[in-house]
Amino acid sequence: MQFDILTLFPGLFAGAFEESIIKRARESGSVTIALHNIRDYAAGRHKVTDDTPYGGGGGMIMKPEPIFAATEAVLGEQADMVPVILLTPQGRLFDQSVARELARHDRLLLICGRYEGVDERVHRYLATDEVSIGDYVLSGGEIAAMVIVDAVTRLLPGVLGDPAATFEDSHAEGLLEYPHYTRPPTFRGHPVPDVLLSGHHAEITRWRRQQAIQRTLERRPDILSSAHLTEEDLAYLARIEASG
Ligand code: 6GU
Repeated sequence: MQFDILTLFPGLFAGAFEESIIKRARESGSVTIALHNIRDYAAGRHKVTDDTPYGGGGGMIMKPEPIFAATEAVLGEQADMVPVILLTPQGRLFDQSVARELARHDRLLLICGRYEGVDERVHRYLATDEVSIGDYVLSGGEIAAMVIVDAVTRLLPGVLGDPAATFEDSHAEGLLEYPHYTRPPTFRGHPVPDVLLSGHHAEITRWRRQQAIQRTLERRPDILSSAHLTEEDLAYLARIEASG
């Protein structure tokens, strides 16, 4: 997977792609990340990338020319084959299913908008997709780009050591994760649940599943209806809902 990120603030990305999973994914060649400063594609001595809005009102709007120029220069003849994703609070909501969808592409171009706005011609005639990472306001799309690169990279073949880990990750199958424990068996008087120390693998699997269902019911009832639940899961859910 190749990510090309267009931004006015490439310095914001320092560090985020240089540790842990993404660092290893880059080193192994599973992922390539190229940062492109939109300012480098702005015309004139002053390299202006924004301007005041037509019609008045506050804030500065990102000009279309540098963003079109950067996209065309970066993509070259691949221009028609690569999704051009504008990061904006107005986009469709990013979630695990969008991450899976994006992970199917060989290359993605991400345009980091600034919060005040991007000229509508970029939305309409350059972007092929618009994505938001949630219903809150960020100063720009950069942090959203980091979120998307991280979530998508984890899904690429060979990036995670243990393929079961991705499968069991929160949301991968529509439920929150069950609780995890490691040593010591008692910490400040708080013991690890007996079942986890029992060595009964079938019971451990059942307990974890039930914990995941219970937790999802308590914390995210909104996602429970789209989770993949077995007959046994549904029976358990009915029991806990009945016992209140
Ligand atoms: Cl993609 N951009 C901005 N500026 N704010 C956001 C966002 C994106 N997603 C959530 N909030």
